[in-house]
Amino acid sequence: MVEPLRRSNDCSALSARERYIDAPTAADFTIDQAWGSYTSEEHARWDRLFRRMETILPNRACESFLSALDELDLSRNGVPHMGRLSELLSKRTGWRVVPVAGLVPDTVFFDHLASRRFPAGAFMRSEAEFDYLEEPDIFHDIFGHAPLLANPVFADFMQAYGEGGKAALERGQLPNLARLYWYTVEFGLIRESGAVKIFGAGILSSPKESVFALESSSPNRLGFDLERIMRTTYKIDAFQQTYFVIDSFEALLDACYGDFAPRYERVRSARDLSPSDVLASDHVIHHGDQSCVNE
Ligand code: HBI
Ligand code: FE
Repeated sequence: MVEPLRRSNDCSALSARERYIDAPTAADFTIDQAWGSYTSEEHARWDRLFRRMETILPNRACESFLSALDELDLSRNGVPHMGRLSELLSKRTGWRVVPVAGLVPDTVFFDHLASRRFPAGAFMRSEAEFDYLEEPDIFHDIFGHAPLLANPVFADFMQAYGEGGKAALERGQLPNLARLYWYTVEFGLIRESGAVKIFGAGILSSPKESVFALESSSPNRLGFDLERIMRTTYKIDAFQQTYFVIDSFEALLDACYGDFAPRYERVRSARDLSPSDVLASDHVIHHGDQSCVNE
């Protein structure tokens, strides 16, 4: 998710995205969610997206995610109101969700995270994009990302990522750090009472990938390894060929504690790995047969 915001080529009179693109933007790129301007079709589309995931995620999503859906009132009908959601979230972990028109510049993104604000796309995907869209819309950002921000340890990890992001930008190491975000916050798996569960928002907002990530023989499932992940490239438009499994949110936060400078040095001098590589040093949970590689 590093591409610049593009105008949509949707030809309908004024797409949901365009309503926001032309809205006044503050210096921190936040906008007015203008909750009253979601159409009844958009509210109904949220409900259908929600119900589709609700049939798939019990027993697949991690416990923190599932319990937060109710605690944050996300299982209510209709597009969530970010201000109201922020009230519930801030009582638990001090996090808020703030509306933006789409992708924001990296520095702005990291400043928000470091201040415990998650910038969430305010627009609802179109019907044509029901199954897949590249830009993060409100369903991906709120349904996928907001629930885990109620987990105190994950909440600290996200803030630390924001702080680390600013440092990585200065050192020209953002591509390496972005891989950490990709393979955890977006596509991470977690071990929970003996089973492997989902915590990555990119998986949790996709019904097909939620099944694929856990049950397909195709992808590798490897134990989390920070520097190994920072060397691993990724594709944004296909199911992942490798998922990394953390032991707990505490273990993730611990592994990312401390100075990244020596890690960047080692990663810089090592070669990049492709999304399907398996190394002798990997902790292999499942060695994928890569039978479902889609280009
Ligand atoms: N902006 N709204 C939004 N959402 C993101 O996930 C996002 C972004 N800007 C930059 C960005 N992600 C990535 O470049 C970083 O994770 C590296
Ligand atoms: Fe995301």
